[in-house]
Amino acid sequence: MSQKTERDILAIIGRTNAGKSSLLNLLSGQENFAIVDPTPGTTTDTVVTLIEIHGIGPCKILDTAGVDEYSELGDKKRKKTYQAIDEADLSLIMINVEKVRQANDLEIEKELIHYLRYKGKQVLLLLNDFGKIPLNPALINEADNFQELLNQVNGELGIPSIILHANDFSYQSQLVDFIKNNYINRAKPVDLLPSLNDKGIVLLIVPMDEETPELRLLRPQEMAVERLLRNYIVPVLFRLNLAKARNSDPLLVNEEYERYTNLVNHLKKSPEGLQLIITDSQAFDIIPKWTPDDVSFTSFSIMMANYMSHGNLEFMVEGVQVVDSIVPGDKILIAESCNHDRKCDDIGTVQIPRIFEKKIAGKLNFDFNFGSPFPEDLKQYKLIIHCGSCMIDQQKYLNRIETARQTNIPFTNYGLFLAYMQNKEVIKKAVKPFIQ
Ligand SMILES: Nc1nc2c(ncn2[C@@H]2O[C@H](COP(=O)(O)OP(=O)(O)OP(=O)(O)O)[C@@H](O)[C@H]2O)c(=O)[nH]1
Ligand code: SF4
Ligand SMILES: [Mg+2]
Repeated sequence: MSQKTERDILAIIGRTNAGKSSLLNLLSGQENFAIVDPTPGTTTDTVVTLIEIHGIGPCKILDTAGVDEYSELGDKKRKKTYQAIDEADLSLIMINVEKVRQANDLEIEKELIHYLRYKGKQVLLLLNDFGKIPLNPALINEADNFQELLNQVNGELGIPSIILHANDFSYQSQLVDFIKNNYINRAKPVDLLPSLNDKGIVLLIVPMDEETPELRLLRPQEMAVERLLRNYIVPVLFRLNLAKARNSDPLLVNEEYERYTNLVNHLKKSPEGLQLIITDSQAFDIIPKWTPDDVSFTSFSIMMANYMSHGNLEFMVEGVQVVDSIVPGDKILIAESCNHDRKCDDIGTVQIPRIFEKKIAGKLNFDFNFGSPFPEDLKQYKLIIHCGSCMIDQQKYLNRIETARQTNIPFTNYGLFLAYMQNKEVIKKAVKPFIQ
């Protein structure tokens, strides 16, 4: 039996004359690949093209007919476009910004998004500005009706978008990066714990505090346990008593140290062997120094950051290094994807600010964004520190990362920040299971 080549299928959809065929040419890097013409309705049927997109792999691109032709023939064309959407892994909605601005509506795009979401399909927005609006999204006038319309359509959904000129080949690499960074290839899902052997024990450190819900584990802990069990790896859960481990009484510290190290040594010597320790990031001040050098460790938060960002961990590791250049008075955004009860030593509002201000020996300006839409004006921040983001979909999280990347604002996560604040060896070791 011949082996089918796995190709990612991308559909370019939108209104007539939005620049869909021009986009295909831009993706393929060839000017006359598809017919491009100012006559609306130039593409009359879905055109299939096979190309290799660097960083994504072999792709099948479906250049489709515009969905805004209202006639008997238009209905037939629209039907074909919707079939292309059904087939595609990812739809790129091409929007002619000028046209939308004149018509003052994005109803057609709304309808497409509605259909895509109903079908559980991925979508990205490409804003083709026809060279008439500033390219930097931050420079678009807030009173601009297009921006307003886009917010109405996209505000809640958080669909990643990019502004480009579809007929300008200098945008090719930006376009490819944008797709690469935001497309979650479901055919090649990111492994939650990619470097594990199919054998051995993984020790999960679950400190539990006042915020820990009763009768269940947190989602990242549950996800790790499920991943391990599915692969016949033995999860061992250990409740570290942080109050004891950090106590001023050395006897209590020693008691906890012995309890932990006895278990670690026992697991190490067992026939299965100890492959990895995954700790709650809050215990990064304890676990690295109590763990033998030959045992790998990471944290649930770093595991989630890698998984939710679809392997974009390196961007966040770069982000955390900005900590060294932060000075008193700088503005820092601390963001969590859900809101929850906050107890006295809350990680986002208390621990991270305290550790950060101690390091720089001065006061910082913190903004907190918990469970609400991501702030639009990111330029005011020197650094964004985000939680593991287990409660929102990957696309929304990727959009946050992409927005930070496009605005050049360093972005990192709680686990990376806490590991980095210990020392550079700790972060190096903690990211190793994900970045080889
Ligand atoms: N100035 C300018 N013109 C553009 C841009 N993108 C596309 N065009 C022009 O817009 C017209 C329509 O572009 P196409 O790529 O054919 O648009 P389409 O969405 O494929 O249109 P249909 O096939 O009719 O649905 C062509 O004349 C393109 O040269 C752009 O970024 N700037
Ligand atoms: S979304 Fe963030 S704050 Fe909420 S439970 Fe998950 S990691 Fe914690
Ligand atoms: Mg076309």
